[in-house]
Amino acid sequence: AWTTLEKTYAMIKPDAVGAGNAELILRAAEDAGFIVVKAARTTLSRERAGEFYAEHRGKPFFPNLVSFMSSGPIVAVCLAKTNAIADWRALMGPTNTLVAREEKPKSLRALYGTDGTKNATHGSDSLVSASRELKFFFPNMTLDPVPEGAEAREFI
Ligand code: DGI
Repeated sequence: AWTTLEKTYAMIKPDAVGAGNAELILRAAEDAGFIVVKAARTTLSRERAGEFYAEHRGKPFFPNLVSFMSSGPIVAVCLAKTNAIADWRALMGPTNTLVAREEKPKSLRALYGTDGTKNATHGSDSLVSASRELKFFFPNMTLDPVPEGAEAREFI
């Protein structure tokens, strides 16, 4: 049976990739019921990092954010699940790792992040941003339904 599962864009940021935690984070996603549709290791230039976070251009933390996001490899991920967007953000926990450690100590940002900028993971915050962000990293990806029970781990 084919069913339409919601897709979200998730990203394992340079701190977590550099610490060797990418596989652990992907496994945590699978254990929480997400299908890892795609996972691609890549490195963002400063320009691409700035484009990805364009909504934050001009904010005081923007230069640090761009430096961090282009400081080493990331893993770009497409996750699929019912309610993927909200559920992935819940699994990540609060934006600031220090807050996550207080409020949600088992969340991914609590476990694998460092501080307010280096927070291990990203997740789209809406259907519109999921679509934009998936296209940003996977321009050829169709947003077609994913088969129920799929175990596709397509590394590109
Ligand atoms: O969607 P989120 O990643 O949870 O949060 P966001 O879209 O508001 O911000 C994107 C990233 O920018 C976030 O993961 C870390 C960084 N950031 C956001 N707000 C602050 C910040 N970094 C610092 N240092 N201070 C902030 O207030």
